[in-house]
Parts: sequence; structure tokens; C-alpha cells
Amino acid sequence: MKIKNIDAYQIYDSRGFPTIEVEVLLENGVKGYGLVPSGASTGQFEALELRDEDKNLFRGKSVYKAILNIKNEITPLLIGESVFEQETIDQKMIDLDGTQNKSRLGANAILGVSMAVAKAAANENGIPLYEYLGNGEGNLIPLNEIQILGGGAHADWAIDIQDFLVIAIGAKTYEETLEMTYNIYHTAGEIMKERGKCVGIADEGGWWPDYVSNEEPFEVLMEAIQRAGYIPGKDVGISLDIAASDLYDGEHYKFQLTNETFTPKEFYNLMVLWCTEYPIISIEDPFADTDFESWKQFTQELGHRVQIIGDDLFTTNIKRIEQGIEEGLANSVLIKLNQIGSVSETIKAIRLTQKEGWLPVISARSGETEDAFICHLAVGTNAGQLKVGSFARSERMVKWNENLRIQRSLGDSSKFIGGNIFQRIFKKN
Ligand code: 2PG
Ligand code: MG
Repeated sequence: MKIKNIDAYQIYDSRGFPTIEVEVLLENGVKGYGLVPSGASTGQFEALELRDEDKNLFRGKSVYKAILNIKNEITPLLIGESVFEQETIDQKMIDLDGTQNKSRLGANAILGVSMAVAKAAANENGIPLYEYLGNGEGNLIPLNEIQILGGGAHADWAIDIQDFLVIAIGAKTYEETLEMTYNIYHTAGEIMKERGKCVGIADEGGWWPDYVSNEEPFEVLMEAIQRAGYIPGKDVGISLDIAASDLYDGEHYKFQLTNETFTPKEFYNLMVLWCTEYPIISIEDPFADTDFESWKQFTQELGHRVQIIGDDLFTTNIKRIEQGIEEGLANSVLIKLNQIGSVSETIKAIRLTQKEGWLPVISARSGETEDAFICHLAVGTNAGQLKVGSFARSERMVKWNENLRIQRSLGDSSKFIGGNIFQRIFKKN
């Protein structure tokens, strides 16, 4: 079935910032929509999100240029294309853009169209998106990585570490991961309020803390896990996103909260110490995206028992992932559609990660929409893990809920392996 028309317009994300929605219309009237997310702690190697940068228009954040690029350049290129040729369509847009980082047309423009094409194709076939994206091979309901406290760029630097999360590694079912997280999230909030340490809710729905050190969150997290009735390290693992590129000035790592400065070696030792003192099952971006030495050594030292995820390090970019695999920089890759800017490239990045025996973690952005595309991507590719922020706010909950719906639609063929996913990386080292 051919594409008849493409339309694009400005909508608003979970921070209220402008973003793009794309509608792809097929010749028989079937439609598909693409809603584009947006990051705050973006990596320097990400594809470019095109904003108008006009201070008098949405404080510089409107996306009208990207929308015009869809209308004036992408739409004429794609009218008449078969909606099922996802790779060809994505490649045509990449070629039309002509830059390395999609900066001419905007990765937000290209991704919006790419997602809308995939959805229109699934709709045209009358099948769920996960089935279309995974060629019918996806049935693994992902293990959730859920934020309890927010910090860094998502909470105006209330603490320097961006995400304190939990992973319900002991859960036997997907439903149980949600129940456990719910209990821990609310217990943590209760503890923080008792101590007068809760400011409110951060960008991704986790608690926005008022702390004097970056260690205090560990105390509340450990207490919350236990008070909620679970054993840290057995039922529930701690997961961190350090987002360390934001802390690095090219020579030193810095904590604003405590006014501390670390050499790369000192920061390395701190990361190892935390992974020794606390039941940390997963850590993301413990070092800056240029500090390869630290990444490599850390993976050698802890890769047999900690999931080490590259986010800003890889930016869902196949070349960077290949380099990371060659040099042994991590053992997992955070996967974000808008870091690379098209559905086909994202799926290629997932497949490469899996082929090499690493784990892909499908992730939302801090600026999200009411769309649940990433759940279908996670199940379709059997990725096994999903990170969406916290257990509050509908742009987050829509994802946790969508997994329940997908599980229901898969029926008996759905699978959940929970924390056993980590055996795939731990047994090898
Ligand atoms: C991250 C994401 C999501 P942002 O760093 O992993 O938590 O944040 O979308 O702001 O890059
Ligand atoms: Mg990150």
C-alpha cells in the first residue's frame, strides 16, 4: 500500500515543550502517527534535534523549521512509496538530509516520519506494532528499570546523580515488577516526607530530593526497599544513571552539590566503591563519553556482575557501538530512537547489540509523549529491558500499562524472564 500524504504539526511533550507529531496517510485511508520525544541530558554524539532557536517564539523551542522540512522536502520524496519499505524510506530521508547527524532536516523531523510510517504499515496489516517491528518473533515482556529519585538535569541539579532506579530482579511476573516498584516508590516518598527531604516530583516522575550529599539517596532507597518488605540485592537491585558526561569538564569530574572535584581515577574509585557497598545491578554512563580508559577498566573489573550501560557513550549509533564492542567499553547499550533518528537504524543497533552478546535497554527520554512506541520496539525485538523514568505521570505510566496490554494480546505465547536476563552478560565474564 502506498503513501498518499504526510502531514506534520506541533504538539507538546511532558515538559510542555514543543515537539512534532506526524500523520502518514495511505491511499486506502489507513493512517499512522509518530510522536517525537526529547532529551535534556543529551549526548554530544546524538543526531540533532532541530529547534527554531528564535527567542521570541516559544522561548526558542518551537519546531516549525523541522515541520516545514517534512512538508516541503520529505513529503514530496515519499508520496507513492510503499509503506512496507521502512528501510528504503529511512535511507531516502537520510540521503536527502545529507549530513552525518541529520542536522539539515532535523532528526526530530526524520524520526517522526519514520515512526508514523511503521505505525501506518502495522495498521495496514491489521497487526499490533510489536508484531510488525519484530516480524512476528517478539514475545518477551521487558524487565522494568524504574526511577525512584530524580536528579541532575532532570531536577535542576538537586543532586548530581541523574537517576536512582530499582529493578525488581526477583519478580516472577511482569505484574509483580509493577507491584514491587509501586510499593518502593511510595515508601520512598513517605520516608523522604517524614524527614522533610522531598521537594516534589522531578521531570521523569521520581521524587525531587533536598539532600546534602550524593550518598543520601542510597540510604533512602535501601530503607524504602526494606520497609516495603523486600531484600535489597535479592528481590530488588539498585540501578543508577550517573549521566557522567554532564559532570566532566574534559579533565575532572565535579559534584556541584558538595563542591567536590575528582580526577578520573578518583571518580573511578568512587564508582567501584558504590558498586561494592550497595546492591547495584546496573549502572549507566558511569564515565564521560570520551573517558574510554575508565569505561574499559570498569567493565573488566565489574562486568561479570554489573550491567554497564552506555547511553551518551554510544548514542544508539552503530559505529560507536561497534567501536565499544571492539574495545570492551561496556556490556549493554541504551537504545533511544531519537538519538539516532530513524526506526531502521534503531532496530539495527538493537540487533547488533544482541548479536554480540550484549544487552539492549530500550529507553524513553526525559521529555516524553503519550505514545508507547518503545514498548512495541522492546517486545518486538525481544530486547528484555525497558527504562521509562518513574512510576508516576501518564507519559510514563502509558508505557508500563502498554506492556500489560501487549502481554494480554500475546496471551500464552508471552514470555517473562525477569532478572534472568542478566545471566546473558554475567556468565561470560
Ligand atoms: C537518560 C535519559 C532518560 P534524557 O539520560 O537516560 O532518563 O535522559 O532523555 O534527558 O537524555
Ligand atoms: Mg542516560
